[in-house]
Amino acid sequence: NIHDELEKSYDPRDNSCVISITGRKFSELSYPEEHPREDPVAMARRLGILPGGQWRPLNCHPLFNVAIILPFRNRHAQLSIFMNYIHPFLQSQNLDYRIFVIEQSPIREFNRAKLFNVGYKEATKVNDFHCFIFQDIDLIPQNPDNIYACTKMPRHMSSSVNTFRYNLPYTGLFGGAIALTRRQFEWVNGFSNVFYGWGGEDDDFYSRLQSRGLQVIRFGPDIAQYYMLTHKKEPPSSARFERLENSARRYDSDGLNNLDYKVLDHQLRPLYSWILVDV
Ligand code: NGS
Repeated sequence: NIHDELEKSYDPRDNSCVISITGRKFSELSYPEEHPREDPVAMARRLGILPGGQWRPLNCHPLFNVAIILPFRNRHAQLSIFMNYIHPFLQSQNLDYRIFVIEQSPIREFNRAKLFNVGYKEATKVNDFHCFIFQDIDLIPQNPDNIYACTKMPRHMSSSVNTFRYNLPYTGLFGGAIALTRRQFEWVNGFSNVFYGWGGEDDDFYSRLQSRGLQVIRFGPDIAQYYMLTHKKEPPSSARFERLENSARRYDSDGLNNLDYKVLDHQLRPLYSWILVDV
């Protein structure tokens, strides 16, 4: 039961928003790539989104307070498809949310995990968010019951992706889209900062959770369905296995507590908060 799993950010009261689990069966999306895209300013105005990509329902008290953290570099077309889709999706769930895009400057290999740590740190400066969704922009959630809020245990949200024929490739997969409360994320010292290049950082994070006794949960495969936008695959980093081998030695010293980065620029854009960083 999804309702029992959810960890509310606020106590329910009179006029709390209803979280409706529709039980709607997954239906294949028509390709999101082909959806018409709206001008961001027009879209923000139409949907009542505040500068920096902030929204909350006005006719009821939201139960969930969520920061959505998106690491980014170079994929502008995908970012616009994602924004076009995700705002109406999140609004249908009556969340109090804000979207952060953390862009890495061009000088080093991409470091997805470190960008998540940066997004977490920067988001906590803006608001006292209770719940964090860390996710890739190429993943489009297909089922409105896949609620973008936290659960009592860390949740792997994207366990059923079209590119894997909607199967989970391995039990320890914790990539794609995940949800953790602030407290859960702090408890494991965030992500490792050392995974430059593709692969392994999510496996490392999974073992962090395990080492701290946090069991991962997943909603059913009909709910956790995502459509992955197509792109060229990155070549995997050759250093990733070596880093994974000694990851346990770094849990306490490598993560939120030694995070070092430089904000180069930031803007409140119509559909998201944009932060450019050197990591
Ligand atoms: C594993 C990677 C993970 C990655 C997963 C799925 O092999 O980082 O594949 O990748 N681990 C290592 O490389 C050690 S996917 O097929 O979605 O591109 O998330």
